[in-house]
Amino acid sequence: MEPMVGAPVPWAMGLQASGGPIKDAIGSFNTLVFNIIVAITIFVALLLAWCIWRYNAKRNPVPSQTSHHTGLEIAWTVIPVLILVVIAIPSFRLIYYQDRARDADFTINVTGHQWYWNYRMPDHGNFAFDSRPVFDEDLTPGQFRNLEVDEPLLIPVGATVRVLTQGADVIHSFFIPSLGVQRYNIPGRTLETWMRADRPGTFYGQCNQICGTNHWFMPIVIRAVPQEEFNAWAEAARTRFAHTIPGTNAPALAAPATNPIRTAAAQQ
Ligand SMILES: [Cu+2]
Repeated sequence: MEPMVGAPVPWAMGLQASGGPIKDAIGSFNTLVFNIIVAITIFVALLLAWCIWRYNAKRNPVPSQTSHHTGLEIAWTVIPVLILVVIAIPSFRLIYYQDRARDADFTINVTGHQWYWNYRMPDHGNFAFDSRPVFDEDLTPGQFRNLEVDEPLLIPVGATVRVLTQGADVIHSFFIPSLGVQRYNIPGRTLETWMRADRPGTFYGQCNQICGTNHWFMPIVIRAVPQEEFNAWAEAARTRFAHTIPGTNAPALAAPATNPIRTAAAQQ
């Protein structure tokens, strides 16, 4: 299967293409609500046009004094309630579907920092690494401006991944539109969600909380790859991101931040 690219495209309409089951569910809910909106808009527009045409002063010189119509009042109460029920049921179903993975294959801890992401893989040797943006001058042809990172997160295609988010300093948000993932990263709190990519590809996202002046420094790149490629990456990453606590032989869990972030001011 051709790897997909989950990223915004110029002049796109509607939602980004779906790379997994959550986005599929979001897509069908979006279609349902959109169709209801279109129907209501057409109905109200026709009603308005008819009233303008039929009840203008010329055609209707003596206005009706009727102020109550029981049947009509029941109808315009009950019908909107029914419409809301039709929207609410799939909406709640979707919220619970996104809420947590029932049978996750493994867990990823995602921590939002001002301004970069830290990923920890507790089920693959507990290695952790930082993921930082690629600056304009370092982009290679074909890369997306403001969306590329130095260390993408890899997941296996088809794996159900539990995502636990936390914030290191302020509230961030882990958001990948094409996988239908969004969870706040709140300091002092762990929130859960999950994701699954049903097809190989690269899925782009960004922190979508306005978390500070360098908010754009938090792009997200998730690559869904075949299981063997993921295993090889995790194997290599355990060594690559390992470091030793100075003065001891004890391995630390996470490598310290090695490339301090350049400020937006320095970029200008
Ligand atoms: Cu942020």
